[in-house]
Amino acid sequence: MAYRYKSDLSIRDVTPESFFINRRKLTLGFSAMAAGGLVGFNTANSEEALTETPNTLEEISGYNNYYEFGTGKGDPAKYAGALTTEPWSVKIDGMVENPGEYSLSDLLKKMVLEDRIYRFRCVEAWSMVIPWRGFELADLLEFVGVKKEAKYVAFETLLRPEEMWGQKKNYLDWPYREGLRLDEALHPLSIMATGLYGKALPNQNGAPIRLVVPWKYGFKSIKSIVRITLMEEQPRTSWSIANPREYGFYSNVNPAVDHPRWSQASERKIGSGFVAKRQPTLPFNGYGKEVASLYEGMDLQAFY
Ligand SMILES: Nc1nc2c(c(=O)[nH]1)N[C@H]1C(S)=C(S)[C@@H](COP(=O)(O)O)O[C@H]1N2
Ligand SMILES: [Mo]
Repeated sequence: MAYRYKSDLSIRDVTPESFFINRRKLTLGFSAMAAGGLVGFNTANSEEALTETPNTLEEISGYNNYYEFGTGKGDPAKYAGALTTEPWSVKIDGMVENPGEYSLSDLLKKMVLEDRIYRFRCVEAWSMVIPWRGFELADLLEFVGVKKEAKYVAFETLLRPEEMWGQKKNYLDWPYREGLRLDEALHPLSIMATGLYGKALPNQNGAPIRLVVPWKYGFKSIKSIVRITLMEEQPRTSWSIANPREYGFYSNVNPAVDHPRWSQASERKIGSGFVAKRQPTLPFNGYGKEVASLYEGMDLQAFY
């Protein structure tokens, strides 16, 4: 909650697309789906992140990873339109007080009424700066009630090969699965995103609801979520099943840990005609001040 930016936006928060800021009062009482651009920006980002201009909608929705629709960066924009995203529900089960199948539109209405929807801007861990709309995963977990035995949160993407042709190929173990340790999931920077640039999420970005974990590599941010399970054991994740040596459970952005096949010491922001200079990768993607304490005493070379 400490990261919410409420009404007093400063000049550096004003971006070309920010004209819809502060319509929260107007949208309260309307349906959740109409809750277009809401509330202020997240202030958790590093100074550097805050001074960066968001990527354009064309960049954000034209260059994606979403293997259910193919492995090319342009494939999701081409094929994700086939996905039916309404109605949508998320099954929440495992070690929770109130397990069940939650309708997304009901959930969103509740979040709007409780004033838990907000806008935030963050640098995604594959060098996109994205103005998301959503709510904190912690708020959802508070709502369903986490039992004290729970230590991890597992997430699953929809399995629907009729609409997601990539699921007919076996380059990943479907459905796409991800996981977080409970304290990571409860951190206010772990977000359930339902929109960007004040509009509903484009399908290729993970409509109607996806996770955003800005201090981890992009693949942790699982799209089109249909199931969230609270567990005692560390969940298995699609990428670490595919290649455990290359993809660990934590996957915190860490310039000191090289991927076996490439250096992660520098990165290039997506866009800018792809001529942007490579810049040094920041530990935890620039969010070290906020999240490094979660990993105190852990060997992050071993727990990569
Ligand atoms: N279900 C699912 N979620 C996914 C992926 C995927 O292939 N399937 N790709 C991941 C990867 S590798 C990245 S980099 C981000 C990309 O998110 P974006 O396209 O919204 O930028 O989504 C992540 N979430
Ligand atoms: Mo990625």
